[in-house]
Amino acid sequence: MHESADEHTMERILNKNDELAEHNRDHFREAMTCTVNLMSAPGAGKTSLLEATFRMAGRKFSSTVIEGDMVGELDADRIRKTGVSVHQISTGRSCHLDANMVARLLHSEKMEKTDVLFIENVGNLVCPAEFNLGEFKRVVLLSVTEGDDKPIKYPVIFRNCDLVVFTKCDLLEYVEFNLGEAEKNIQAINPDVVTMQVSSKTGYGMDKWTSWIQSQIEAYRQEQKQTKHVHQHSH
Ligand SMILES: Nc1nc2c(ncn2[C@@H]2O[C@H](COP(=O)(O)OP(=O)(O)OP(=O)(O)O)[C@@H](O)[C@H]2O)c(=O)[nH]1
Ligand SMILES: [Mg+2]
Repeated sequence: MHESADEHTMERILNKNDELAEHNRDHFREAMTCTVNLMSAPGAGKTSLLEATFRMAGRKFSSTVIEGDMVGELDADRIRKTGVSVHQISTGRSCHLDANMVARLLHSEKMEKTDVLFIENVGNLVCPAEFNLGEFKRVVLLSVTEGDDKPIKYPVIFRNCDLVVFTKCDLLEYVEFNLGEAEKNIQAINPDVVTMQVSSKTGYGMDKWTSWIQSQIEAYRQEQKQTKHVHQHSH
């Protein structure tokens, strides 16, 4: 009885969240900004991947970052040092970003018009999975120090994503992480997902990652053009 009441509350919250996510999507569409939601367990290397991206892909595309953290601006400060503009969302007691927090930010701060907007979610492999933010693509980072069984134990986040990035691959020789096994576990849950390996520390795989971002920027533009076309013809 108690459980089903909780389920209803959760469903209502998620429905409301989805409505607001659609509203955010309109904002992103207006700015023509391809938006990428980065999710992972704490410390899997989200901020490091962004730092490396801005260091290495400086001129390939322009970026803005939304940093989601429970408290403090440590990650935002790290991003600021790269010269990329960053907007902070402090979630307080919440262990994930939700569409309402992003909507409030979009209404209160002027966002730069850039090719891509990265949203670094709060480090958590469970809660962010259920909260759509209005993003174009969802990326999950799985560091090789976490174990290749994590997709089996935390399936929701791996099911609802477009790309899985294996991070800290410079450490592969020191840890018991079987890439083939991890791939297999992910494919079983999400057969269409793309995977890639990177090391923000050595730069390994960064070209593949930045190419993926560039292809998403292009795909987003194409999609918007087509949507506009359909829209015009339906009037
Ligand atoms: N060896 C190695 N260490 C890395 C790599 N990427 C990140 N790290 C280290 O992992 C730790 C966590 O990295 P962050 O980039 O802060 O991870 P995060 O996912 O942003 O962490 P939260 O925002 O707290 O969830 C830091 O000590 C990084 O130096 C990598 O490619 N190789
Ligand atoms: Mg971080």
